[in-house]
Amino acid sequence: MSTINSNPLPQQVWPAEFAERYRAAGYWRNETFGAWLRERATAHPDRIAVVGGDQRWSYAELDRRASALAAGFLQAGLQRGDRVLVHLPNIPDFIGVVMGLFRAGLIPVYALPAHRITEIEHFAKGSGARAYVGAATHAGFDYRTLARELRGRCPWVEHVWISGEAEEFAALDTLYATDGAALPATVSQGSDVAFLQISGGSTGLSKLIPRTHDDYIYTLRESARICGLGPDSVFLGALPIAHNFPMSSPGFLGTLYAGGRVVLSPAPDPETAFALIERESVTVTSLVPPLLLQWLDLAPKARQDLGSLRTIQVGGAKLSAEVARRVRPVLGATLQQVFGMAEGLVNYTRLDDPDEIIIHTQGRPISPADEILILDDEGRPVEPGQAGHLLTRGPYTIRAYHDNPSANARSFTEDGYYRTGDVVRMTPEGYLEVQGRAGDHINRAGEKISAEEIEDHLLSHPQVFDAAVVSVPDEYLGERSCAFIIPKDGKPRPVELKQWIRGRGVADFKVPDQIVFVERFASTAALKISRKALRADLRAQLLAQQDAQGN
Ligand code: AMP
Ligand code: DBH
Repeated sequence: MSTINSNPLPQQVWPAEFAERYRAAGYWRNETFGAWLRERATAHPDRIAVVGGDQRWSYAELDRRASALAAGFLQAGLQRGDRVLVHLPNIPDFIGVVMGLFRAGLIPVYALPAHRITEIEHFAKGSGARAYVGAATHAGFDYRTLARELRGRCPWVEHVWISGEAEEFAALDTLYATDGAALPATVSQGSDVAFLQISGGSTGLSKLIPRTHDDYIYTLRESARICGLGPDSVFLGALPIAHNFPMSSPGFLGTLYAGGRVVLSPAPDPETAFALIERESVTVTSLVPPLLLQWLDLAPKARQDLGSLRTIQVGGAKLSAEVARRVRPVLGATLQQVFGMAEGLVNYTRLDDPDEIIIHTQGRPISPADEILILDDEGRPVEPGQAGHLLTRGPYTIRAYHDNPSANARSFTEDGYYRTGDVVRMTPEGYLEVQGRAGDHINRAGEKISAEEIEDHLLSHPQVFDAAVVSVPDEYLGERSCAFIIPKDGKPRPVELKQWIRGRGVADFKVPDQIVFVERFASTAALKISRKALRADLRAQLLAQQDAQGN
């Protein structure tokens, strides 16, 4: 159809000697999503797998639904290896759809519910997706409107399925009526790409991350073990489950892998979540630090019984030791810090670690085969205990992004290490402490925002001469975004600029929290100053100003 659709089949390849080593060690077992779901459904068909809204699906029901959807997608004309945009909130259909896609050998591309047309178009182009699966509405947004716009902009997205009232589109519910009983449990190999996850986008727009069945299932198996998950575990998906953290560390997939139960919360706020914790006897959940603060705040006043909670995982952004200390006394559960990335490497504090480690570190890697380098600015290993740039490779860290040679050249070394962009130090016990980021992105409550991407949106405004976006420490969000603007042709009002960014069709979390107008960027006097140095300079000025006002 369109040239975009000839976009290459996603691949993820490790050099042969590494792949052999990972197989020999038993990390990669040629397991696939379709096969293990069938195994679980055969071993314990009646056990409840997924709870959300008014639905409760047993393992047998989930398996049947996956087959029905798989058959329906294929009958509609999709073919093995085709990419499908999945744009769903925390509802059982999310899990039904991805399991259905896995079974058919179709490749989900995960978008966040907060993403809007600009991001979705970018994913549709980057992946060559032939289909879009969205919700009707969620949190006041109509995804059918987005689907219409997407069809107009990206005609190679031939199919749209909608969960709920589908209007002119095909309804997901009718697909569930397809007879999929004859389909095999899997058509994939362990080394096939199972899905495309998205990066937080530290420079420019998000990149697509191809993950294989072998590598991802290894992290599920080990994450479930490290987090003590089993048949009695009840995981609450409070964060959007399209995020890699609640998806896989161990998240909803790790929980299902371990034969446990997944409860989906439509929203992450403590009022909604606490009611579900009590009703479903939730044992474990994953949160970002600002959300943990809300939970800690409400818990002492809450009427609900939270006594079933055993583990609270916190990750996505740095957790302060002060807050970490309050978890056990207030929530009565063990804190587990999680430092991970959709590209691979995940670190956990272990449940039986001493409090010192649980409170002060972001954990240690999942695998003995995770290779960690901590390098200075010149690329030399730092002295033990010193901070430096974290690079990593291993049995579940990618070697390349999808179809993106320039990002690959920047993000990977010649010998295959991924440059995480994080600055860390390692404790004598081998645990990592995250010190910050080397790059120019904002970690706003765990959502990563690229400064460059937002600057580009601002620069499209007729009254913006130049723009620089920086992160500012924020008591509640961890970091918030501040846009420095040099106006032209009169000064736009901050609300207009925010409206402008929203109007560009991007996720709301990317709208700058703060806007500061300046006449010029002082340091541009140095002529060839880099954007990076400029942002650092502006940020320092702002912090100095805040300090002066604070004192
Ligand atoms: P992404 O590439 O979007 O998957 O985001 C991963 C990034 O989130 C990491 O490289 C870190 O910068 C940040 N991150 C994740 N977990 C933590 C944590 N526990 N503490 C500090 N930063 C974190
Ligand atoms: O922030 C992340 O991307 C993240 C955090 C914790 C992640 O991908 C993960 C665990 O797997």
